[in-house]
Amino acid sequence: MRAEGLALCSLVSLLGLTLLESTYCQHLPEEPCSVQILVPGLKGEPGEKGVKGAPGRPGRVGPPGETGHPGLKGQKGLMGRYGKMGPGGIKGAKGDLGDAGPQGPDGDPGIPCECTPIRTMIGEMDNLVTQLANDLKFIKNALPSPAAVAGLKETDSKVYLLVKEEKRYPEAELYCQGKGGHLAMPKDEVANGAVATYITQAGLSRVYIGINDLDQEGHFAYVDHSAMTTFAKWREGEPNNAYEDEDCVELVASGDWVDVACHQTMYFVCEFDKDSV
Ligand SMILES: [Ca+2]
Ligand SMILES: [Ca+2]
Repeated sequence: MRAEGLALCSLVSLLGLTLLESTYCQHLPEEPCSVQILVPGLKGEPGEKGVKGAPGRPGRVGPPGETGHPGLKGQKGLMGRYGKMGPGGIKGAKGDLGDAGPQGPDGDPGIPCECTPIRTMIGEMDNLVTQLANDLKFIKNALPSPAAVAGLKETDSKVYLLVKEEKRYPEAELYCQGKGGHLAMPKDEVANGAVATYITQAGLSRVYIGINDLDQEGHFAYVDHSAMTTFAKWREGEPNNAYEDEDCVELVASGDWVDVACHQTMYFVCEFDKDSV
């Protein structure tokens, strides 16, 4: 303890801390402090160069560098493999008819025939041709245009013509008269069914037929003014003369009859006697 106390005392003196010196050193009663003046010696010779130190720690990661210039374009690659076969194309339009080929050689001579039966056949065919020509004449006369008419339908005694032109009842009847007939007057189930089938096949729901009570309210008659037969096909609840304005008759797809106003316009069916066509 004493040695340490003396050393400290000297150090305090060296630093010139006189106040501290007096107070501190008073605690060392057995070795009174003596003030000594210490003078530094001359600067020594430079020491030898030290050994090279260990490598330092790696530095921090630097900031990203600037984007470099684009590289040169590479060389063209080899051609790829062929792709899979595509789907078949759409069938092309039919080509034009080719030119007629050269005439063939003459055939072998025929065998002599019994000509009488053949002449008979030819005569029958002539008759058929005449009949067909007459039918065609009627059809051409009856059809104003292919678009306006759906076609014809027939029973044993009548030919029916559906006219796909919307007309009021009076004009419809005049149209039929102009062709040599009347609005259809179905007088039995067969005739009525034929007309119903006719309009159903044409995709229609209603047509005028030749029945009305224009002459006397509530007393229906045919359009040619002949009296009604016993056959009738009124739909349930009809005729009802609705609004007191229904004097004409339409036939609906089911074959039933409905009294309607004559000023309505709709398609209609004409009928022609087969004898007159
Ligand atoms: Ca009526
Ligand atoms: Ca009615």
